[in-house]
Amino acid sequence: MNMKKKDKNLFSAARIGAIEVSNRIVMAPLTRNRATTGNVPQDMNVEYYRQRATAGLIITEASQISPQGVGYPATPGIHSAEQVAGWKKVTAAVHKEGGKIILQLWHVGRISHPSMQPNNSLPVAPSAIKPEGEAITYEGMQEYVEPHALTTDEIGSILEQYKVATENAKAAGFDGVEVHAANGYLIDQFLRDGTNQRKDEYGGSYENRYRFLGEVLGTVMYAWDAAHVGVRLSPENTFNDISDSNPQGIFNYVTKQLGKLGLAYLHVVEGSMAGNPKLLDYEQLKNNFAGHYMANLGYTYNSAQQAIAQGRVDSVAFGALYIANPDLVKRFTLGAELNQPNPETFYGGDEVGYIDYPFVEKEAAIA
Ligand code: 8OZ
Repeated sequence: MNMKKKDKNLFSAARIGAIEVSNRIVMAPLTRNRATTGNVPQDMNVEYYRQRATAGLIITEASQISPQGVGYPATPGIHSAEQVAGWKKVTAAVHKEGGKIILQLWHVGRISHPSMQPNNSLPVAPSAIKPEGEAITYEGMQEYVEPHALTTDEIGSILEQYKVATENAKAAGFDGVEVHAANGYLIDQFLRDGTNQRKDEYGGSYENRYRFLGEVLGTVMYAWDAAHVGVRLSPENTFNDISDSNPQGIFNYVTKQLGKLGLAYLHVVEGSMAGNPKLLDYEQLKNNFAGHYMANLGYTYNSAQQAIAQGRVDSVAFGALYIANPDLVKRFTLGAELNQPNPETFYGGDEVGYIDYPFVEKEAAIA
């Protein structure tokens, strides 16, 4: 029997690539729409992340690599000097508390609206296919539009944006970056055949649909080494009107390719946020990748402990639980009751429902 594997639990330290973490409880990336003018992180964002610094690792909310990557109001970016300065305060606060924090690099692709794009341009995507549904804009909900299909040259300029954004993240004091290749945004739009109907080298075969992600990682790893870079995938999520004819097929291919790169970790949204039954074999994806596997979606303390004990996952990212429980690690340690998150204050607003969730008192937990 492999005792070492069995002995691991949520509270065991780990090395995630170059990042030493004191436990395997990860704060999942969470969009909260509370950046200030210019999509700059502000003081309440500093406090929010500081409060959660006992997580083994914090992954920031998705952050735009460029003005074109924007798809929602008040989400932070990592492309301007002001944004870098704002993030520096966040990383300093988390590091002062002994925590680790990495930035999630984001380009929304077609999940945007001209009113949020530079010069009111069309959002961009692999193919000119309009998403079903409506964008959340500064002027309220507005129907998505048919995006502009990227030319090869334009793809090249997005790769450059990823490089600069990674350099900015490094300058802002992050411990690494996560490439957001999940949830129906630009990279996922290239991976899946519901949104990628290109006839060139970026469309068609698995190899071609993976090409954009492979190139993004090439430029990100040029700016920072692979041991500081993770990737997030969501193989069967339908969020943002995305689909694929053979998710197990494409994501087996993708995870095998990612496994060759020496990345810090693979982060997988297991299942669908819409609650559809889980159909994919995630163990195959983990085995294909063969490095640190971080699982997310719907885990509880018990299911996370079990998955780690079985060696099925290496760490677990908690989303909703981290919104409501800044001291989740302590609550798990004590077996304390958990605060319930309030969905009304998830997206946008002020400090309420953001930095005012109570911390547990040790006495209260035992009583
Ligand atoms: C919820 C609302 C807006 C954006 C994701 C960045 O799903 C998001 C997101 C989630 O990855």
